[in-house]
Amino acid sequence: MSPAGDHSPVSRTAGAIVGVVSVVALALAIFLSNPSAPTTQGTGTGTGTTASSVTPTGHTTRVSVGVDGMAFTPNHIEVPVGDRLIVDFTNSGDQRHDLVFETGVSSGSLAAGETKELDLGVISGDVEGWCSLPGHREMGMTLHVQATGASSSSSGTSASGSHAHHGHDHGQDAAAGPATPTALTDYAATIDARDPVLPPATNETERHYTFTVTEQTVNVTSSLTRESWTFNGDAPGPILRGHIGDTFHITLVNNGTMSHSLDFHAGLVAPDNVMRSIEPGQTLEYTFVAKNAGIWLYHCSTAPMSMHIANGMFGAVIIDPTDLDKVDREYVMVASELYLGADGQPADASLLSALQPNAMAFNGVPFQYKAHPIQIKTNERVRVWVMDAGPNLATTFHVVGTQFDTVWREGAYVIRGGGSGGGWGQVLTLGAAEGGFVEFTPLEAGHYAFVNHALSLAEKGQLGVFEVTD
Ligand SMILES: [Cu+2]
Repeated sequence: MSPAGDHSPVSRTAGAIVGVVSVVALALAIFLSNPSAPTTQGTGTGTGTTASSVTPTGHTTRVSVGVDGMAFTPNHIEVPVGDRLIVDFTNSGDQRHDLVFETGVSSGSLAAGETKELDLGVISGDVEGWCSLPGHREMGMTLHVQATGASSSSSGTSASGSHAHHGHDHGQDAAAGPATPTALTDYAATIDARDPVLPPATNETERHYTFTVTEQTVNVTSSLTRESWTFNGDAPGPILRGHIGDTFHITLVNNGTMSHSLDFHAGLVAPDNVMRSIEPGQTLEYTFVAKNAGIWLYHCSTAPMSMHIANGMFGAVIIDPTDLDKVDREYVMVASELYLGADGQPADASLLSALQPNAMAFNGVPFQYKAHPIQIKTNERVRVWVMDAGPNLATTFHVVGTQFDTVWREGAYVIRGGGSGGGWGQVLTLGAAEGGFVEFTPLEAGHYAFVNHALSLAEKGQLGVFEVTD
C-alpha cells in the first residue's frame, strides 16, 4: 500500500522462506541422524514402549501363552527391563480369539488351534494385553506384562499410563445420549414394523430350516447405528412353530467373522456337540424332537452369551399345547434389551455387565408398535405369546385397559377362563428365558398400550399400542 515501504514486505517474505527452509533442514538433519526415532507409536512394530532411557540387554524372553475358557494362560508375564519379549500365542480355546497389546501389536483374529508369534520389542515398562473380540476383555481375557527391575524413572516413560483405559468410555449415559425415547420412536416410524402376527403351525412333522449368521450395522435412530449379529438377518431370528412330536432339522451356517453357535431350549439333547461354536464358513446340523409344549428360547451360546444375545442372536420356537382355545388373533412379542455403545459398535460390555440397558424392545425395535399400532376389533379374542429373551432382565407384560382371563406361563395355565372365585390377572411375569401367553378381549374401541410394567424399561422402548376399533 505505502509506496515508501515498497521492497520491505518482499524482504520479510524472503526471510520467512529462509526460516522455513532452515527448520525443515534442521528436522531432516535430526531425522537422518536418528532414523529410528519414534514418530508414531503402537503401529505394530513392537517398538512403541521402547523408551530411549532403557538400555537393551541383548537378551530375548520368550513366553508361550494359551487360552483356557475366557482367560489367557498365563495371564501374567514378568520380563526383565531391557529384554526383548516374544510371545508365542496359541488360541487353545474353543472359539476365535485375538491377543492385542496397548502398543498396537496384535495377533489378528485366530481360529481355535491357530498360533501367532508376537514381537513386543524391547520392554521398558509394563504392557497390557487383552482379547479385543466384543465382551472378551470384560470376561477376563487380559494379559499383564510386568517389567521387572525397572527404575522408578523408566516406568514413567512406558505406556503403562493407560492402565485405566478399560472401555467405560464408549457407553452412552442410560438417561441421555442420542437414543432418547423420542429419537427411537421417530426412527421406528420411518421403518416398517416387524409383523407381530403369529401364523398357525403348519402340518408337516419333519421341519427343515437354515439359520445363517451374519454381522452387520443397523440403525437404532436416524443418527445412531449399532453392530447387530443375527440369525437370517433379523433380531429376533425366525419364530418357528410346530406340534409336540415334530422333528426340527436346523442347519446353522456361520457367515460372520467370529465363532457362533445355537442352543434350542425346545430340544432335549446333550449340549456337547450340537451347541458347540463353529468357525466362520462352517456349518452345523442341529436336530431335535419337540417333546413338550412351550414357547422356547433359542440363542447363540458362544461366550460371552450375554454379548451374543444382546447383539441380536435370539428367537423362539413355539410348540403348541394340545389344549389351546380358539382365538381371533394371535401375536408374538419377544422382549429384549439393548446396551447401546458408540456409533457402529456392538453392545457396550460395561453396561451389559452392569445390567443397565439404555434401550428396550419388543421384536427387536424399541417403540415400533407405538409408531405402528396393531389393529384389533372390539370383542375379538386375542392371544399374545411373550418370550423374554433377556439377556438379563424380567418382563412383566401388561395391556393397559384389559385384564387377562387366561394366563399360561412356562408349561401351565396360571388362570384359564378366569381363576377360582372370580380372579383374573393383570401381568404375565417372565424372568430371562421364560415364556408364556395371555388371552384377553377388548370390549371398547380405543388405544390399549402394552408394556413391560417394569416401567423404566417400558420408557426405554418396551411399549406398543393395540388400536381397537368397532
Ligand atoms: Cu454368536
